[in-house]
Amino acid sequence: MSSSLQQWVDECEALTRPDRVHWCDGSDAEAARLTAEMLEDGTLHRLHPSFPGCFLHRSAPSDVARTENLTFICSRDPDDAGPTNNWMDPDEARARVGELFRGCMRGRTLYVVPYLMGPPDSPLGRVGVEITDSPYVVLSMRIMTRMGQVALDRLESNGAFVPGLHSVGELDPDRRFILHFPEDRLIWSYGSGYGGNALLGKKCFALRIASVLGRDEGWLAEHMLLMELEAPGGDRIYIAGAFPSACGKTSLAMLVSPLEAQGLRVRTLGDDIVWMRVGEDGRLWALNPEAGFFGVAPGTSRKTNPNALITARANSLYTNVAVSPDGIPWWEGIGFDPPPGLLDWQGRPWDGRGPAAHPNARFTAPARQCPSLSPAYDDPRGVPISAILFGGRRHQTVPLVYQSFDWEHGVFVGATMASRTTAAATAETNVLRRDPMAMLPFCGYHMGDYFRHWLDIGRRLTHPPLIFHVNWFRQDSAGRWLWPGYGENVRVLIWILERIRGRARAAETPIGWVPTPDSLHLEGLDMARPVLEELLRVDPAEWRAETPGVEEFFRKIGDRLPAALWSQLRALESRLASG
Ligand code: SAT
Ligand code: MN
Repeated sequence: MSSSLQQWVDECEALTRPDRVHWCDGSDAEAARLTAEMLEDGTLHRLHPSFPGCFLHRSAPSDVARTENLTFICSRDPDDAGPTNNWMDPDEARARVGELFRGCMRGRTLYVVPYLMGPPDSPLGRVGVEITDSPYVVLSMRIMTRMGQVALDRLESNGAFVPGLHSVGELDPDRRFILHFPEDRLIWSYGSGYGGNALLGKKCFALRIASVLGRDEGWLAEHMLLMELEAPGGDRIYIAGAFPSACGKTSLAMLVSPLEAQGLRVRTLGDDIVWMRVGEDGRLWALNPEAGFFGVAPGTSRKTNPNALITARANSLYTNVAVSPDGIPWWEGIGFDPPPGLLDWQGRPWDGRGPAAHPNARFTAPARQCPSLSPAYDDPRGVPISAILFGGRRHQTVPLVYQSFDWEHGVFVGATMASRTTAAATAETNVLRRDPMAMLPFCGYHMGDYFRHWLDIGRRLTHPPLIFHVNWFRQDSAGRWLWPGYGENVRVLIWILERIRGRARAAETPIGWVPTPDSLHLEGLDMARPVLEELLRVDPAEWRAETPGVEEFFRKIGDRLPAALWSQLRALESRLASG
């Protein structure tokens, strides 16, 4: 073991004063022992035998989602965090939150969790080590990452690791801080046991810290799904897609194609994070650094995402779902009626009022159990990307799909995307907010520099992916969904594939290339022509109403915003004026 690792563990032990220190090896025996202890103390609950190896966890009611207002970038210069992040002075952060950590593990076990992000032997793979006092976090990290010996082996050959210190503390939102020290590649998280706040390999390392590593080393860490599209004849392309939390990344990545009989099939590589580098061949290569899925349960059904249900049928954790008296998980939108005697997400008999499952209830499931997992998932080189999708929840204005004119315009499209907020973060939901590249809560540095980094990457790509914007959420004036979504989204992917091949027709509009109504493969889908036209409609007047919000957002980013993006905005405005 590396001496710097031992030294850091010793320091954390001296600070937090645990009763015991346990080094996790990631073995089945270790997981079984932790599970037994948590069943004993009520941290976990058994589920029905038809869910082998699955357990229910109920979090503290005030600890059910990421807390963006308590998440900080502690760069030395506040300007390096930029106007879209919360900033705290690193010395102040160490002093203030160091006080909270002091002695906080008395009576508890300190777990040392070494983990690897990325497939073993991948040049892009990185080691992290999380210290935590939460056995729920240990079991979750065991699903979400390659945890234990495999990470220590990697550390052996290359001593670098990203340290993350985590304590659930008192689970008090007033004593909760998620801190990132980008210069020290260090994470401190105190006071939450939930998902992205506590599984430090995920958003904290693989996005916030990794985005800084990527900036410094010339690669990208992105909030994206990763999927394979197989075309008739066996041709395969790989697509990465950025969507904000709880906007359907998992169901798109696991899509079951209604056109499988025609040879059109989707396979899954990842549902949340990709790391991408410029290959020697001038293409963009991507991999999923995670080993599991932390998916939103509500809305997941046999119809919307059968592969997720199968993936999470064994060896999985369920957090804040409702449950029948005999231990069958239940949530809103699961596709069957609530069983009698249902217990809500807090374990109380459900009175039928309000949601039974928390809207941000989750399953934590191993990727290797996914029936649609791509054989390329574990490839240490990653996969070459042919298309990048940006998307969000837009009820109006934004068509089903459009293609950017080129990479720079595509960066503009990603930089200006917006979405209605969801229950994945504790804040007001269903309000429209700008969420560039779905990275607003996850970029570890100044957003203006981040856009510049995207533009720089594009200049190094001799075969850049095409960039598209998709929107499954458009509504008519009565608030009805215009597009069926889920499996039928494959029809949009087919158009994208055909654009890559230079075959599909498109109409040029002020915002980009939009499918002509007859260029979408809609066979077998009952869609009236006026509905289709409405889905694809680009109304210059509606778009003219969009641009002041973009301008305001660009002004907020300030003088680090690349001039090229201002030019893109002005060019869009002039196209709209004459449109
Ligand atoms: O809680 S997580 O941040 O891991 C999930 C999400 O919001 O995307
Ligand atoms: Mn996410």
